Amino acid sequence: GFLENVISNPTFQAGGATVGFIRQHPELMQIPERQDRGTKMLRYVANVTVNGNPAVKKFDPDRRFRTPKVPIYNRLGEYPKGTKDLLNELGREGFISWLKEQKSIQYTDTTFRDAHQSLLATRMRTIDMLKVAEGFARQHPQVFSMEVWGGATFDVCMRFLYEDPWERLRLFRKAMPNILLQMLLRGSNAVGYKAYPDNLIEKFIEKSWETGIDVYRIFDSLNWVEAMKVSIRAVRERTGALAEAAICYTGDVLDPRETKYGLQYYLDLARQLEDEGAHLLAIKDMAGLLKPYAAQSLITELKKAVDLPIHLHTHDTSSIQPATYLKAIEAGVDVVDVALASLSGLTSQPNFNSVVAFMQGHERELPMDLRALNDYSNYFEDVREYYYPFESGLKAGTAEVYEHEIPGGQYSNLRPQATALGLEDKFEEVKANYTKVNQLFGNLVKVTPSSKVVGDMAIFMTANNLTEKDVLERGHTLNFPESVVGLMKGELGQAPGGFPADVQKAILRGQEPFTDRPNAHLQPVDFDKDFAAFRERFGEQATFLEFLSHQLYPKVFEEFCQTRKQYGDVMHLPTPVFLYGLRHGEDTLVEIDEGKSIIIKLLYVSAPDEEGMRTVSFELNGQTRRIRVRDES
Ligand code: 3PY
Ligand code: ZN
Repeated sequence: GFLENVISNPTFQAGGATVGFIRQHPELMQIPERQDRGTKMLRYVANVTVNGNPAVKKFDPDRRFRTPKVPIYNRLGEYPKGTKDLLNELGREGFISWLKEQKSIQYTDTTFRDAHQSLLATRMRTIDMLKVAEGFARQHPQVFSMEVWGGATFDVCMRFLYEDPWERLRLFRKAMPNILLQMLLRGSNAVGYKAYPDNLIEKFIEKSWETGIDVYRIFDSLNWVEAMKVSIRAVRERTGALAEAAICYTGDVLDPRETKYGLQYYLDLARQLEDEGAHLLAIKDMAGLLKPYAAQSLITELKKAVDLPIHLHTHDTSSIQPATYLKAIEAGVDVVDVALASLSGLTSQPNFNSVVAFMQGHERELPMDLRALNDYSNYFEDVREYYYPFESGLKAGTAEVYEHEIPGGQYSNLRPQATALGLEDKFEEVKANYTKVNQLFGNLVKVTPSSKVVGDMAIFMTANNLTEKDVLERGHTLNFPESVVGLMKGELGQAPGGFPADVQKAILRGQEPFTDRPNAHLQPVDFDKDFAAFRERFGEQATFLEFLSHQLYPKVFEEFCQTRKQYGDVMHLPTPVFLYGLRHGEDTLVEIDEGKSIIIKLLYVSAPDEEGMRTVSFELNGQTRRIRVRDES
């Protein structure tokens, strides 16, 4: 390594090394890559073993995990043909005609994205999915699509998993070449929480398509079609992928008291999205509010209103959504979203395995290998255990969801967000305030990022013991969360019917809201100039995809780079080691490349020295290695 380089350097040997010596000889820093990689990985394991993973707040050091069993499959020969092959063969229009002709119900598997976003705060690491991706694609080629990317997975990858989201997508694409890969795109908010320049959205779509996305589910967090146009057009004009435009469902179409989000509202929205060129229509029921008879009515009417295949997405927070699927299927819905059994239910999607079972013998049955599906579910049952600190704590379905309308993907985050602020015991109040904020803001569609704003405000009110009256009367004295001010200003676009003027006034304190597209106020990205500047800063090896990550999340990306510099690539570490480190005498096998593995064994951790440093001794492939780490505890 570095020391050997220094010692063998002729100037150093001749005694000519001064303070500037190392700076004058950058070649000394060129440490053999492989050894460096091992050292960096050991540094990570040593640090987590001594100080814990910063994202894991509480865990049980005695907890043992079973090794998830990867279902056996035949790796030889070509993949069985699937929907991706069909899209390639038929082209987009042909493919959509094919889909419309299908009598059997089609399934989108959300296990790799929304399921763990909604149950485990998006924490599932790439290797845990990648291990079964190929087998799943080979054994279930009749799946319509795999939802594998977008939503919160993009930033969480970098923020908490120290993984490159683009690399994840590339690996999934390689492992599942025969099935359509789908992502969730927040329209003009891309995979973020704010508006981005139009040309950045377009470039992001282009590059994600090149990396592997086939279906873009595009929504706007206020159902504002104006904000979805750029994305729909970009998918149509810059890619060969399918634009699936979503209407976000809220309220209850069958409730006679519903004045805003009635049937007509959704039918109008659907027609507008069809006019904008959507290939498919999604009903995005992010909180799981679409009851069975409402689904029957909505889908029956949508089928008459538009000529697009309809894709239904829901969360089973109430635990009655399988009934919604049955009604939807009988009303002619084309595709439904499901998650493998062990990652389904509650705030996640309905249970794939059980839906397949209840459809057996139905005239719209799509025959699936249920036993194999169960094997994959068993695999994820064991994987899920690794992530127990991220479970939301929800134990059973709840009818409270019709009250607070919290999206499934937000529920698993809101509790830790409240806990972090010392409001753990006030979670009931946070939920009650969520309902109140929604009313105060004029009854909004609540989905990322608008739902995040309502959540921020609910937490703000809870933490400061505020009522709606306080907000209206004392607004000018309150320091509202930035996201709340942004929403009222129009930074997330316009809500149906607008925001209530009195609330807007109280929160904006004289700032003028705008009423056009927030993106119109943003400077377009100068790709040539900005990418050059990015490379100047992050090095010549920095890629354009990394540049896009940086454009979307500058701070998150910079921190990710720091971590990667320090620890190298940690994505290959087994999850228990990544999250909890190693115990004395424990070893782990790390497959760093296909067919190339190292064995790391923890020998002992010394007591801290006067400087607060501990020495962690390992065996790396049988050789003793020592790493010094600061004890931060
Ligand atoms: C996301 O935007 O991440 C969602 O899952 C919204 O439902
Ligand atoms: Zn969802």
